[in-house]
Amino acid sequence: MTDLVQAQDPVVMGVLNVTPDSFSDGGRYADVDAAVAHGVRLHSDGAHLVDVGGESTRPGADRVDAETEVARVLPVVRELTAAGVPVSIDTTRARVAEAVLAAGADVVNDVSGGLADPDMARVVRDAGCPWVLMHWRGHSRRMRDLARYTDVVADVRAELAHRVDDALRAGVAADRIIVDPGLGFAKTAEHNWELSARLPELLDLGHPLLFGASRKSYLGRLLADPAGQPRATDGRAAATVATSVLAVAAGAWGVRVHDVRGTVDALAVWRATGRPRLVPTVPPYPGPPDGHGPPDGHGPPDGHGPAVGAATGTPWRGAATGTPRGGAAAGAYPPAEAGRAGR
Ligand code: PMM
Repeated sequence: MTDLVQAQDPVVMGVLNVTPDSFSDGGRYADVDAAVAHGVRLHSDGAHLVDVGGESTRPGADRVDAETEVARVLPVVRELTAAGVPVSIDTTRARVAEAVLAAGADVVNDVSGGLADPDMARVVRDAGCPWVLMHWRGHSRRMRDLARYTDVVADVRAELAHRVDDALRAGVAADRIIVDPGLGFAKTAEHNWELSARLPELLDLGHPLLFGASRKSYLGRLLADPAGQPRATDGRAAATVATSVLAVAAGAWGVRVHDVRGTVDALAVWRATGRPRLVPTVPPYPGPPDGHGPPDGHGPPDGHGPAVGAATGTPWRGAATGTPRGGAAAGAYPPAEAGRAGR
């Protein structure tokens, strides 16, 4: 596989949860054939990676044991890799990662950022594979209680920097590390919006950044009906596409999404218009959206929030020149040089 970590084009990771209880697609792909068929479809829709997960991380979810997790993911990964589909494994367990890497997976996507299993760094180092270190504070059962921050962006940045330092100390190469703010993991809706609006502060870590907003409940709250009822998961596709494109335009390396086709199409539009980047200096964050959609006439972003640049009237940067990836974080790549930038 070409080196996705150094990719100039935004990387699209398609979500394939082979679990009975994930919040969005739980139960749909619990059967191996259905899971493999869906993974192949995600790839043909344009996913650069299909992210296979065997344990739900939805808030409040119970854990499964490692045997169950391996039994869920391994047959699916074997078939997908045999079909030429690049796979990442969404797991916090070294044992699971090791088994699935041996079956041909390319990337480890660890929502615990290496915290859940002290052996994960060794497995990743020995495999030499890319490792997504997501910001995490604890397993699903506890995460709601852990959503307390002084400044969510500064705190997430500092905690991610620790995760990166630990990985480097364990011998993982700097250019294998991808960071992820972990939207929805020990985060309120307000935290998610603030992280989305201030991504350049996380890009400053000097590592490619993965952004995973797809169908998450804060989007359901944003699109709530006039009675305040959140929009159901299958009605959050357009909002997911919008926030994913904004993230890429702000400098994200990749996005993790359920609806690959729509995201790939939207990113093709972004690319065709010259890969415009949002201005790197974000105006002061005006506060979270009010949680209601257009019916009340005050639907966010309302000229504010994540539509970075609105305040200056110059939302795009680099449109004429086709500014290469990194825009805001230009000079921060390759990560090997900048792994400790700004810390
Ligand atoms: N979100 C979920 C699961 N895995 N991995 C990364 N790197 N980033 C995320 O934001 C993330 C993740 C939860 O969503 P799902 O239940 O739809 O998979």
